[in-house]
Amino acid sequence: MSDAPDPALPSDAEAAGLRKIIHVDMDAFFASVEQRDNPELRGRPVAVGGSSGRGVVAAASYEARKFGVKSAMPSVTAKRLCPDLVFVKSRFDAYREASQQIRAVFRHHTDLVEPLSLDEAYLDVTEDRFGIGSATRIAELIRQEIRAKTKLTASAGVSYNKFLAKLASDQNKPDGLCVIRPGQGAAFVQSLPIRRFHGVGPKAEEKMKRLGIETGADLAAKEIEFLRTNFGSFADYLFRAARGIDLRPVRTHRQRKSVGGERTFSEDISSGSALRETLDRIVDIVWDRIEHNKARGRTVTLKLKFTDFQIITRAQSVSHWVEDKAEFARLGHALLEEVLPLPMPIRLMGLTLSKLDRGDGAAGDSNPDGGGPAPSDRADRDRKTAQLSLF
Ligand code: DCP
Ligand code: MG
Repeated sequence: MSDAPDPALPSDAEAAGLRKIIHVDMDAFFASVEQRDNPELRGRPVAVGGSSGRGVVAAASYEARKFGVKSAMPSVTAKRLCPDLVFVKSRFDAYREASQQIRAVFRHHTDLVEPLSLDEAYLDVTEDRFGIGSATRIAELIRQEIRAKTKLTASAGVSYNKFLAKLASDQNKPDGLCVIRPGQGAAFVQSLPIRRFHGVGPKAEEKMKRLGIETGADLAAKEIEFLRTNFGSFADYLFRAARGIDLRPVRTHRQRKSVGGERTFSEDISSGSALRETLDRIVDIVWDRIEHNKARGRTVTLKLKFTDFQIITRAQSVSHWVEDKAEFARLGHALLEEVLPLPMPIRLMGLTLSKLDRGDGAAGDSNPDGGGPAPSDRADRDRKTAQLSLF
């Protein structure tokens, strides 16, 4: 008798309805690339981004983070917190090259790779290419291979859905690994401060605190109606997340219909000049993705999320492919001017190109307010199963 699994039978993981998901996220990505390529920057607090009056920090090295410097922070604030901070201009070519190297490492293990941005991706390794079987082992191998190929460190989270895997990759950063096994998800999520939930920024945190919600457990104790009243379209996501539930499959590029990106701000934005400046930064990032994926599209959509969590979108379609960055920027700015002045500050801005002529555009940043699964009674996914050893 052979020990090989019978291909006609579902694997153990399939039988239990569980996936094995890894989320990999590079540590202080842009800043680490800069420190790698310029030894003088090593060990020093580094911020990638403009140091000018209205500049914003894109990435902060771990040395800079000790001072409280972080992504999306105005550069003037960062300098105040850390007077020795070294500002470095971004070099997208270098980041893209490292990104290609890590994606090759991912694809070495599975075809089911969903990049979220240059430095992070979800992998479904329920069926991995080499039949290694243990997602934890695969995650360790991937971290080693990334280090060998790029001389950069990555953190990884291993779990049975995307939401949990992403939380896990953040848990032991930098250069860390965390595994959330079947049966542990709800308890893990409920022990967290709500700020750790993807999509809950400073404003949402403040509002939740006013409502007596400080942890995942507090969130899980609230009725869905209560959440809908207070958080609108964000409620269903919160309800599921508080239970560690997420049924979204890992989607490869080919299934995508748009290329976009969005940014949540550490401080709300309302002035016209700050909004225009922010839009320019998003145009830079999104156009880089568009070019990289050789995507061509006809519809530009601007998305704004206000401090009360209402989301508005404004879209404009043209009869030809939007093929240069200047036109993309012009269309985005025209949409922004339409909605100015804003009725209240915003906490998030996004820009997307859709109606693509090919369906393999890059990933936008993950959007927890959108494509998540409907609330469901699948809490039993959280149950303990015989799969424990497989993780
Ligand atoms: N980035 C950006 N603007 C932001 C956030 C991020 O331009 N507001 C860029 C720079 C980051 C890269 O995206 O290096 C990856 O973003 P992450 O959120 O993964 O942050 P880091 O990789 O810098 O740090 P961490 O170790 O926390 O993942
Ligand atoms: Mg990162």
